[in-house]
Amino acid sequence: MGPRSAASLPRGPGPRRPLLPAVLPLLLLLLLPPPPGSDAGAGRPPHLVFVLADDLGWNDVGFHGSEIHTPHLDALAAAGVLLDNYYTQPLCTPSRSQLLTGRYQIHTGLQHQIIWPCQPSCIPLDEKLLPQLLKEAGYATHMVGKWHLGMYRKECLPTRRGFDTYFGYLLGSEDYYSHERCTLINALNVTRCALDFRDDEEVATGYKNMYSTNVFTERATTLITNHPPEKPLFLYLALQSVHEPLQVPEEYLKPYDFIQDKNRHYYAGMVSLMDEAVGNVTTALKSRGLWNNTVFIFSTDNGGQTLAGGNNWPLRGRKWSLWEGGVRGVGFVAGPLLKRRGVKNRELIHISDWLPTLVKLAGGSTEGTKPLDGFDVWKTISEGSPSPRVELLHNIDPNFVDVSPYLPEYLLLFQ
Ligand SMILES: *[C@@H]1O[C@H](CO)[C@@H](O)[C@H](O)[C@H]1NC(C)=O
Ligand SMILES: *[C@@H]1O[C@H](CO)[C@@H](O)[C@H](O)[C@H]1NC(C)=O
Ligand SMILES: *[C@@H]1O[C@H](CO)[C@@H](O)[C@H](O)[C@H]1NC(C)=O
Ligand SMILES: [Ca+2]
Repeated sequence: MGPRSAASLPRGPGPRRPLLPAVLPLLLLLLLPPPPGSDAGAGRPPHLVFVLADDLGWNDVGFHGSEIHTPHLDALAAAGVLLDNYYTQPLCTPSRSQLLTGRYQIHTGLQHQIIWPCQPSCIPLDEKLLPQLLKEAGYATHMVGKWHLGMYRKECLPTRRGFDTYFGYLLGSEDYYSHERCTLINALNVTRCALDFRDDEEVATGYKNMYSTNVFTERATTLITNHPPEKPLFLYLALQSVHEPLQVPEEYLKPYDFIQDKNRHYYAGMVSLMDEAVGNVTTALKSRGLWNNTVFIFSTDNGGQTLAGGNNWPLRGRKWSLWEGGVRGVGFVAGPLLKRRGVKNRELIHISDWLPTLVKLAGGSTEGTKPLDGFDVWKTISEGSPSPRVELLHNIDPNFVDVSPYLPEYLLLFQ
């Protein structure tokens, strides 16, 4: 855990100061009440846009010194608050469940690995999720991308758990182009493949051979473009990038031809495409006039899988492990609502903290949830005040085995 301090990052060029006479009419204008339908009114609940990357490692972003270029992420992080002492869980389902419940997975029965394709499990139906709370606070709630929080009955689906709309896949991984997931059915001793792609609750055909990150980005920007600015927006964009399988359109590989390791080569291209996706989303927010009232969060769900191109250097370990490389997450917050920008925040923050933080920002209430493990860390992020969190619990699981797989052929097991 780092010391409680915040170091300044280099700032971009500041706003130009016009001469005072030019400013005067503007000042007078600001004294008038904001016209209805504009975002200028202070106190209007902010738009909340949460982009979750999958398996993105510590050493896989430009702002951590990676050889992979991430200009959009770097610029957002440099102009926002870089989270330097930020923790996730070491795996998809646990991290995602804590993001949406604000509760440790020991309370939800999700402490044993992930939800596997044929497993009849989901976040318990009596948990109240972040999108439900934001909906109660008046938000439009949209989810695009990977769910991985259970789908064995309809009641488990995102559209039944607080999202107005959903577009994405319900399991943990699949082919980026066919959107099919193959899995061994033990009882039958056969491998079956099936399409896992949904538009709300309907099976979404017609996206074959379209790379998922492009499809998801397009859906996200369409939602933004069609969003009425006066209504607060919650958009949860859970990208497939950069989880294995290692697939990316050819053109993204070119800039990384210098990378000898084949996995890393592909992975680097995937990260670049994801970076472009984030650029498209922020551009859409700006074009729609939403950005100036948006809190934008970027986070990984766990550390990089070093067996599939990821790199967590200088942190030890990988996805699945409780070493720092498995749980210390890439993350930042951006947007003009932050009081201090261009800083690195070294306060302890955990993925379970987003629920109370975002619900508070939304002017909503966390009443109706079960007891929360997360803390409201907005003042910590925005103003640099000490984190209310002094410790965190990753898991209590008597069945836990630190598999830390070494053999590539095990990789198929670890999806
Ligand atoms: C935010 O952007 C909108 C649209 O461009 C504009 O009307 C509004 O004045 C801006 N609000 C603030 C606080 O800058
Ligand atoms: C499962 O099928 C494979 C061939 O597809 C066979 O080699 C193997 O012995 C079978 N396993 C069992 C437990 O039946
Ligand atoms: C970003 O937008 C451009 C222009 O519409 C598009 O060509 C590109 O494919 C988009 N990138 C991603 C990753 O979706
Ligand atoms: Ca993951």
